[in-house]
Amino acid sequence: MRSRIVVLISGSGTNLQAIINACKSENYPGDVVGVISNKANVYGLTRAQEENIDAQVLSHQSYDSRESYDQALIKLIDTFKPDLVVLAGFMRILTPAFVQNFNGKLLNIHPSLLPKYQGLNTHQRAIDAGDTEHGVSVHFVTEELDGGPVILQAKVPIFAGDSADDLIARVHEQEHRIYPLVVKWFCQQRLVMENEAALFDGNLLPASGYASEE
Ligand code: NHR
Ligand code: GAR
Repeated sequence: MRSRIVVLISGSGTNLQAIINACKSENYPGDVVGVISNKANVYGLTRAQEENIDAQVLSHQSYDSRESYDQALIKLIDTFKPDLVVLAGFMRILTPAFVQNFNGKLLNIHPSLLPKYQGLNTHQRAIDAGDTEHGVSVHFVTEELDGGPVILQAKVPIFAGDSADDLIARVHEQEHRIYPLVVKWFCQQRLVMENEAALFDGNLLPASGYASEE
């Protein structure tokens, strides 16, 4: 059975595109059945429409609290009957009620080597700190912002003179490689979250995720 994937976005959707492309490859175990953006007119919505995927906008500006927005978001997501909900550049912090509703079925990609640089503006922060490496983490979403168990990381070097944009581009290339892979593992049921830990083929993953040195 192919898994039903809903992707939440707020922007250009290059990670969404990478997952859509992967779904078209032979024997990939899932399909993106719906895309939801909290922002209107973002390019990720166009990408979905061009692939004939149902694309919806649910603007947080129409709601007077995070709780009421998240309840509406749960309702909309449920109409797609997803097996997996993927955050791909989704820029809204989710309430505990939302996270509990999709517990164990929520993935995020975060542009840092977690637990370093939780939150926003990660690339500039890594440069400003004088770091020589940076990267990206795919993790299960828990109530703690960017604090859920890491599944897979990819590292990139930071070169002298790099701008944040140079680094963003270098990290993006890795994002597009690792996110479809982790989504595939989830759809194959090789990946589960138990007691806020990530298990891969029944094995507890280390804090930095699977094969982080490769
Ligand atoms: N929600 C929970 N509960 N747990 C996580 O791990 C989450 C989450 C929601 C989003 C993505 C995350 C990231 O990868 C994510 C992980 C937005 C913000 C933020 O501060 C922080 C982290 C992430 C996403 N958002 C502002 C807010 O007030 C709005 C910023 C904006 O609109 O530009 O929600 O980094
Ligand atoms: C990605 O780089 C992702 O890691 C990051 O936003 C970008 C979305 O790009 N996520 C966050 O910063 C979450 N706070 P995309 O729209 O092209 O996939």
